[in-house]
Amino acid sequence: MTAFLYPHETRTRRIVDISGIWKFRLDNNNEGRASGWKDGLTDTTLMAVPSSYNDITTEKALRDHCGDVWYETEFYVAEEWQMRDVFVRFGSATHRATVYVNGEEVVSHDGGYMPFAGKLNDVVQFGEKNKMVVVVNNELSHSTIPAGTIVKHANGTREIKPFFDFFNYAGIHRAVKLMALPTSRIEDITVLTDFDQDLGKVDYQISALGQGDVTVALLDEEGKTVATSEGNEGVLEIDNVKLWQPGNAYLYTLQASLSDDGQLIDQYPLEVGVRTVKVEGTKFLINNEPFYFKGFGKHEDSAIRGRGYDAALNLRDMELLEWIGANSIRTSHYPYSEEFMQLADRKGLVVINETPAVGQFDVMMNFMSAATGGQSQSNFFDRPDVQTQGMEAHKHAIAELFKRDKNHACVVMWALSNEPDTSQEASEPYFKEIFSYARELDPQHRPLTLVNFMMAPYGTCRAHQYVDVICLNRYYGWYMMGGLEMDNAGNMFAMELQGWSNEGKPIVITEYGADTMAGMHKLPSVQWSEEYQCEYLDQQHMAFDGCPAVVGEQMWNFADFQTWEGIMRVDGNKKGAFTRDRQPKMSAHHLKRRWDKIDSFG
Ligand code: BDP
Repeated sequence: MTAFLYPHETRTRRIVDISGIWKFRLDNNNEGRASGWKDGLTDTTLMAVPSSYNDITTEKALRDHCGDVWYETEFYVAEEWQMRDVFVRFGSATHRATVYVNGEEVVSHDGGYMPFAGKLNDVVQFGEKNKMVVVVNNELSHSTIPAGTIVKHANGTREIKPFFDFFNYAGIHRAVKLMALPTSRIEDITVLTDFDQDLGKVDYQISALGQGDVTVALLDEEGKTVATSEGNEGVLEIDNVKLWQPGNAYLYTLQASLSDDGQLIDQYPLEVGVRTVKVEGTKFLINNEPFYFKGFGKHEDSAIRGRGYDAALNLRDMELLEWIGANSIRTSHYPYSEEFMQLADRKGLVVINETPAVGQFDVMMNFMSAATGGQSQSNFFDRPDVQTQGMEAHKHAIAELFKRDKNHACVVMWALSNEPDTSQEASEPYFKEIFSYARELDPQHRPLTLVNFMMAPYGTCRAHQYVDVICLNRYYGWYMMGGLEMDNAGNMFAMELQGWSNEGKPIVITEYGADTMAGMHKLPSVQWSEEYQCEYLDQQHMAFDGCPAVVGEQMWNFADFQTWEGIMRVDGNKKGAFTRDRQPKMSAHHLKRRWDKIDSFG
């Protein structure tokens, strides 16, 4: 659990960021594990941490590598930390990693987007230099989350083929920190929030390790105490509560303290936004008001650092979202950094939080099959490995995501999978189990969804009965009915929406988009031109506006992003409203004009 509380520095906690330039070695022949590289690397180059390693060097062998890479760094552990529990914590390493300190394994973790920590007390020399070696692996299979496969070419090269449409960036993607924590400490906090007119309520539960008594203070944004409580659980009441609202966030700080005989042992601050979320009929209610999602599916993606954490980029994205009149995003197709989620809380950006379950569809590139009207080539959910290890990995990803993000006010819904092939019979028992597992896990019982693929249109999807909100990715006017036929795309979309409306659930369009080369203008429009993207958007919006059950539109994608190379993609996916370097296409201005006129509530 220690890994899941964000590493805030407080009066009782010391945090040292050891990210930077580390030593690096590509394990081309897959020999490192057998040859004892864990004790120390030779023949190294340099690598930035955090960053994807793929786009930094000029080597194809590294960019397209399949298998292990190794990192090494040295760090000091202060002598005065001997009386504490000392950990090394990774924000994430994609997709799996094992960490060795002075030759001893301290932690191993599977899942590329979650934090993990290893305890160092027994393996480090206090007051001395210590050596850390990390092996990171990027392989995919049918039963990994996300899913993909590996093909072996005639010359012996192994190549990863993801079952998804974004580059399989890998490496140490988020910060690496040393944490010196009190041995008795706050281990976990869970909050539930509610309000009744002016009275706000924060229901809290704290689990602590070791000895001590828990006290809690709730502070407002000026740092004034507005409520206090004692004990591991309780309810804090706030008079004249200021709600966390989309676009108008208010964050209280729950200050949890652990003391023994009046002496402070540990202290931890958690930001809390008071808000409620509920689905009622075809409405999605935030603070009891019907909310309309305006925004995008995004990616953590930029030039050079790939999926590596970038504070400046996150802020720029927040600025652009505000400018364009968006109020929400989906963390397609994996959990984003903790810092991004904190920013979303701060800015009042509503988040549909997605697990890394993407590619549960057994074709090389699911979007390509869709484009050609092809059918799934084999039965993904019939595979024994998917039903066993795949299911376990999926549950593990859900459990870790909920643990990490359960308290964020910005999270209003969980997306358990993106575009699984729910036209298959075997997807039904699979998702029955996944949904009943997830329902038990969220203390706030937020709505659950999975994102429906256009190959499982209305009437053929076997899993929508488990969702609270119907989320649809549709490309009428791009992958189907593109070009001249696009004029009728809105009508076709409207017909399908009519069907989905019969389910009596809210509908959010989580993807709709058209590839567009920035700067390419054409009158009359053709596909790939900026004019076409705008005309395409008008067709989609006409369909949404005609369907009362549609409670949101999230265009695909916020910005252009990198994908695997191939004939369908020109240096990446170009469906962005913004370019990869975050400048607007014509469509961004077009969307702004529409979204400025649509209220978040109503
Ligand atoms: C959808 C996927 C998304 C793709 C998009 C596209 O969910 O990851 O990038 O289509 O083809 O199928 O642009």
